[in-house]
Amino acid sequence: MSVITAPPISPVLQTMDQISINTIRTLSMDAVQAADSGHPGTPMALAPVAYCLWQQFLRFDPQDPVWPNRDRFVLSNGHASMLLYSLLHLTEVRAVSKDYETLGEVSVPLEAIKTFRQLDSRCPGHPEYRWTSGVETTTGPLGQGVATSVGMAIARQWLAARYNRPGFDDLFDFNVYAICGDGCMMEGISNEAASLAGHLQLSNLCWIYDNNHITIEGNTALTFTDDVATRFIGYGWNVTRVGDANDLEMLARAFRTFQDTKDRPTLIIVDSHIGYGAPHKQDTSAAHGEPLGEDEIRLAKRNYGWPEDKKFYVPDGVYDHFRQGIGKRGKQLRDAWFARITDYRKQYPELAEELFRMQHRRLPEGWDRDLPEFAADSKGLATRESSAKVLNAAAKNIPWLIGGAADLAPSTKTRLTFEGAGDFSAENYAGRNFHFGIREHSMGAILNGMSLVKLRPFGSGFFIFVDYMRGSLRLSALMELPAIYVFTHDSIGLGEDGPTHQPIEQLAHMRSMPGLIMIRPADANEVREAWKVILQLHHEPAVLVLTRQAVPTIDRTKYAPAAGLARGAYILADAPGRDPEVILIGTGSEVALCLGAYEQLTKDGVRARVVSMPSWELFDDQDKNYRDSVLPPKVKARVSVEQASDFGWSKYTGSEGHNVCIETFGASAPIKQLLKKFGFTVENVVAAAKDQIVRHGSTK
Ligand SMILES: Cc1ncc(C[n+]2csc(CCOP(=O)(O)OP(=O)(O)O)c2C)c(N)n1
Ligand SMILES: [Mg+2]
Repeated sequence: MSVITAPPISPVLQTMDQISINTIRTLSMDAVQAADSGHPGTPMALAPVAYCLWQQFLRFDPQDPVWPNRDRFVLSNGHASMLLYSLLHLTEVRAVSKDYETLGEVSVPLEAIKTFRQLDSRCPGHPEYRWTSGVETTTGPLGQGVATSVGMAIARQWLAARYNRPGFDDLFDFNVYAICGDGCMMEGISNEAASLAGHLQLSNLCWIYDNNHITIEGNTALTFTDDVATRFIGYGWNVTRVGDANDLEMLARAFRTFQDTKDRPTLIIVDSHIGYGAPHKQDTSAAHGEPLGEDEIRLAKRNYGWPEDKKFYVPDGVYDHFRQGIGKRGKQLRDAWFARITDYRKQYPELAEELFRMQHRRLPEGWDRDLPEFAADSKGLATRESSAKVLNAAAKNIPWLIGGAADLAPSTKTRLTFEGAGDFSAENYAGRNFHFGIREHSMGAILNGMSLVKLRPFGSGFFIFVDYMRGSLRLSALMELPAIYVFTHDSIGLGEDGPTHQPIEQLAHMRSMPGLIMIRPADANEVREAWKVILQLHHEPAVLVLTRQAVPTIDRTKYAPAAGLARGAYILADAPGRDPEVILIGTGSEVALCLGAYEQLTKDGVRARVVSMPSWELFDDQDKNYRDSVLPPKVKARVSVEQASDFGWSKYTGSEGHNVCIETFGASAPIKQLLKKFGFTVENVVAAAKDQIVRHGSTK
């Protein structure tokens, strides 16, 4: 065990800077100790870094933590949450309501810090967006925070390009700061995101790397010997170093270097000592993720020149010190901004109205005008094709609906093709088509970052590669962000690319994720309805699952209207009069197959019903009466048809129902051969339906 290397701090003559820094440290140590769990070492080490940034540089008004042009601060090493909570507490950040109204009370009272990690505390284990005002994004899964910060920085560039005008060239000029550790640096997602940030020359982005050489298993000599500085220089970043995390002067100089750098993002590598000041734990992994222990805390406090027995102690003058620093500066900037937005509204009423709506997650008037209707067509078109038409029509009406693909736009058909849409690049931050590159995981996090700044972003790729971005998608759902994920090539229907590209378990994956709305439309008109639902979501990410191959456009004069999609499942075709003998439930491309089977069954004198079920989540949200009207409990003969794992389907078909599904990874072959091999034929569905009727008895 290493012995203390930190010089003891004189108990007298402490500056307010030092006292404030030590308040952050001791609050963090005490909270972790009281919770008997948590991560004390990193807040102790980084307290001066965060203090310097917040007190001297951050343009953030604690009284109004949702002011649109505030600087964003992201704690990507979310396990160091007490660092953030201490700052939120000491700067007296106000709570904000769901309707973005600033409330009188503080977001993190001392009581919340005392109940760190306890049920319902505003200080949960890791920072949670939407739960604790002032937390800009949920962090904990390492690497996500920094990648999300890239999305925030992109969003600011886009906002500036669209809304800044002569005389208002600083309407949007906020900076994005993210602190990260060795873990974030090791994760692939941060590398993807840094690569894109460098390429896009995001000069408003600053990452601060806590180079403490410690992770959970010990010294980074075990695992991590990258030359991080060289790596980031290679990405096109400006890289600077601060050799001692306690050196406020050097820190300030580094932040100024960032602010003066206008052509690239900045990485500040800060050498720090985890558990700084704790005599037996400093510089060891023991300081990472467990309480220091009462004795060690006392010794650390002694080192800080702190009253050893005081807990959760905020010395006189500390709150006021923050009020005079970040508080005063932030309020002035915020008030000046709102004064200017009043002038802006006079000169640019339409742009101001756009901003207002966007910031409140409202759509423009007439956002759904001109959405295409599709005529019945037995040949039809791929749902990715119909989606392209609907998306383009909607995006024309919603200027801040922007996005792109992970190098697959020609396949996912998500390109905005109308005049003026443009491409987002370092040369054109106003572009609406984004090229995320082959970086799915960071694309998800970037969508989150853009969405946190209140843009309406979409990202797209092959459905199979949702596996590459699940970590980010999960955070979209956890944060209740209405990010839009468009996934195409949704089944074995994609054909020859074979098992590496054929989603099997991905639908079940998505359905098991709380808070997410997935829609797999059956035809072009369901696609239109799907986009209508998605664009009206406020707090849920949406996953739109589309085909590569053509599907018929269903004749809606013969079958039910596509508007039924909004309820998640609806009766598309039915036997007139009485209850059906058997219910066929299909999603996406398999709905047409169900209709084919229905026609055959009807010919054979069987009373069948077809339910199109594009979204389990939307359907489960309906009242019981509606659900029972679509799937009457007494009709037990049920067949689900979906080119995927049957995992979860018994919820609708019952354990005695039949699931036409796929239990392997698919195969490489032309689609016709695949459909036959895996049993997606009219004959097979008809046979399954008849078998069900025999098994359960006819209700005729
Ligand atoms: C994606 C992910 N993998 C693993 C973890 C578990 N974990 C939490 S902290 C940590 C070590 C992080 O080391 P570092 O970033 O250097 O943080 P420090 O100990 O220096 O604060 C790990 C592995 C996690 N939170 N996220
Ligand atoms: Mg570390």
